[in-house]
Amino acid sequence: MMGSEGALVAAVLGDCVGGEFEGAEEVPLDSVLKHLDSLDEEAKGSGILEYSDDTAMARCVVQSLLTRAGFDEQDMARRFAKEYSASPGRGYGSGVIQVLKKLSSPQLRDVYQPARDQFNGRGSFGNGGAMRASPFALAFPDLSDVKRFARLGAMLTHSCSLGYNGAILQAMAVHLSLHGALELPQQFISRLISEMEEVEDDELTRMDADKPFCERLHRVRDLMGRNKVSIEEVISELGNGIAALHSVPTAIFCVLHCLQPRDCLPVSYGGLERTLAYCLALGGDTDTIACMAGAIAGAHYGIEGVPQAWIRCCEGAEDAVMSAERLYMLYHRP
Ligand code: 8NA
Ligand code: MG
Ligand code: MG
Repeated sequence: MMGSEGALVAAVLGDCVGGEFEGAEEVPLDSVLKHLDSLDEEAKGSGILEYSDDTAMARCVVQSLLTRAGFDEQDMARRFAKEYSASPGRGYGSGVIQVLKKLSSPQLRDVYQPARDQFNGRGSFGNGGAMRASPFALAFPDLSDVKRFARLGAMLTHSCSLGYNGAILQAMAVHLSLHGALELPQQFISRLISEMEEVEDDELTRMDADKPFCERLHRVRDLMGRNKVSIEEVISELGNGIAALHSVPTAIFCVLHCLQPRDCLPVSYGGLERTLAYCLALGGDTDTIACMAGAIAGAHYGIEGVPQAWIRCCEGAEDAVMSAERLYMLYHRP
């Protein structure tokens, strides 16, 4: 259970603390450390950093899985639509807003259709499916279920294979991390590559490009093997953008890179703090990259690796502890 709590809570923290730098082209490490230091000040009070679309949609996924005791696309779609209409100002991507509006129509018969109509029928390749994929790994023990439902859950808004395959990759990374796979980082990345070989081996994906996620994961493995890696190299090799292809492998790299202490980061930081700080320093889609890396790292370090002061500062972090407990029971249902 420590792993599920860690995953769900650290995802919220990544979203909340990452929001400060979302869209910034360059983020000096000093600014990141100052921002994170400020969370430790007692005076800050509770929940001052608001969560964005990443957490808003993940909460819908969690509530739907819990209420329906499994995956129900109608229910999940309804929750996405309802959440958007209740709080439209959470920083949603400009495309996905169209889908969320259509999903709220009572006349809608096929909940997957609005997503298919996006971008002249190509569907969205944004990271919006991946950013909310972690709960699938916390609800289903079998990897085949994790993959199947992460895909279907993402397809409610992201019908392009580059969008939903990013969600599968993110959910698989959380699944493996929950099972202790980050103890052996080389095996972890090799396993992800072999799983994605299979995932990307279907017709639809081949029309987009030649196993694009596998190619990126090979780059992650190359960067892992290097002694020194600059922020600029990470950005140019892996990306820091809003496309799933340019952010999910990046998040995975951040987790792997921060398993050991790093010269540029305070020695007082534990692994989870290093991971989130490193994501923020990349700039770009910082909230989403930190949210995804937070889920993978949180599954590994557990809730005890999460600073209490950070939990107090982030909206929805306390809720995530309780939801994780309930997901844990669903995961272990007879
Ligand atoms: P989305 O589905 O609207 O996709 C995001 C954007 O990606 C779209 O608005 C398009 O510009 C572009 N895009 C996606 N698919 C295609 C395509 N097939 N052809 C051409 N362009 C395409 O939203 P999402 O749910 O995937 O969200 C992705 C990210 O955007 C999230 O991180 C979310 O937080 C949001 N966001 C990001 C920033 C930022 O600066 N990084 C700012 C505000 C919101
Ligand atoms: Mg966001
Ligand atoms: Mg974002």
